[in-house]
Amino acid sequence: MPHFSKYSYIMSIDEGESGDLAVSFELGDVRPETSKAYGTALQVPNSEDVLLFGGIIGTNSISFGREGKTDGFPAEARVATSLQHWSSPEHSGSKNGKWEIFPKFLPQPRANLQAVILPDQEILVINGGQYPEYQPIYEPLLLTPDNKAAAGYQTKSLNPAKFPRLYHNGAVLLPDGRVLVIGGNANRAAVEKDGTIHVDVLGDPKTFFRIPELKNKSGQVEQFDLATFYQDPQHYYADGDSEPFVPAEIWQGEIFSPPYLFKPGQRPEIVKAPDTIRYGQSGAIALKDATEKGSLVLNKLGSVTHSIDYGQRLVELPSKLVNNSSLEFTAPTNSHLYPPGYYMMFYLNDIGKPSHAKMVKLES
Ligand SMILES: [Cu+2]
Repeated sequence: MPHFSKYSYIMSIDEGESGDLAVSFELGDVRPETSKAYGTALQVPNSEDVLLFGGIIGTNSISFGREGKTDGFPAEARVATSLQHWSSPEHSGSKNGKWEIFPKFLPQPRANLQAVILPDQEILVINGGQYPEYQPIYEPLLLTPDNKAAAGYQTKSLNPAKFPRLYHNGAVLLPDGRVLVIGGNANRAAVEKDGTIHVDVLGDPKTFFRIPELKNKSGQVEQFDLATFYQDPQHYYADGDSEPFVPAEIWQGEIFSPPYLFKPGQRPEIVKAPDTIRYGQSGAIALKDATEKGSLVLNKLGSVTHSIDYGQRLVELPSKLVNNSSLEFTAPTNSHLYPPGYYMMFYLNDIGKPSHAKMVKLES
C-alpha cells in the first residue's frame, strides 16, 4: 500500500543520563509528492540537503505500467518527472527544513533510476525507464550545479547506453572517475552448468507474467535466443506492443565515461596520500600536474540497490597548494554527515578534470 501522509519526519537519537539511547520524532515539512517507490535520493554534496528524483507516485507496485498497462492501478498512479529538494534548517531558516518541488525537472518520467555523485560535484542520473519494468531510458542526464538555474542545476542529456537497465540495476562511481552500470531484469533468466538458458516463466500466470511468444522486427515469430538479444537488445517484440521487449536479465556491465574525462590536458595525479585521515586533522598530499586553483574531495564508496545508494556522499576539503606540488588539507569534522569508513580521494584541477582516486580511511 502506498502511504498517504505528506509529512516528513525528523528522527533524533539522543543519549540519556543513564547512557541509554532514546529515539524521538518531530513533524517535518509537507512533501508535495509522496510514496515515490523506485525513485532515487541522495545527500547533496557539501550539504545536509537531500534530493529526490523520479519514482512511482500512487502505487508501490513494480509492475505498474508493465507492457504499457496501467489498468487496475489507482487512477492517479504515475511515474514522476520531478526533483524534490529538502533544504536543511541551516539553508531554509526553518526549524525542521523545507521541501521544494520542481515538477518537470526530468525530460521523461523515470523510475528505477540511479543518481551518482561525481567527483566534480555534478550528478549523473542514469538507468531506469519510463515505467519500472517498461520503456527503458538509455540516455544519462548530467546535472551541473548552477545557482542561477531552476532547482540549482543545469541538465544535459548524454550518449545512450547499449542495454536496457530496468528493475534491479545498479550504478557506482569507480576510482578512475568512470561509472559502472550493471544489471537490470524486467524478466528473470538463468544459465545451467551445461549452458542451457532458461528465461523464467513465473509460477502463477494469473498473478505473475508469462514471457510471451516473441517476434522479430519484421513480425515473424522467433524462438528466443539469449545471444541474439545481447547482440541486439531491441531484437524482440511481444504481440500488440510496439516497444522492444526485454526478455531476460542483463548480465553485461557497461562503463560510462563522464564528460570531465574528455576535458583538455593531462589528468592531475595524486602521487602520495595518507591511508588514514582523522576528523578535523590536517594533512598533506603530493600532486603531479596540480594547478593554482584546484579542489580536493572525498567521495564515499557506493553501496547501491533498488535505486538507492546508501554509501555515496561527497565532501570538499578546505585545501591550499604549497610549492606547486603539495596540497595541505583539513579533514571533515562532522561524522554524522560524513561517517567513518572508506572514501575515494580525488584531486581536481582548475578546469575540473579529476585525478584517479586514492582510497583513504576516515576515522576518529
Ligand atoms: Cu528486488
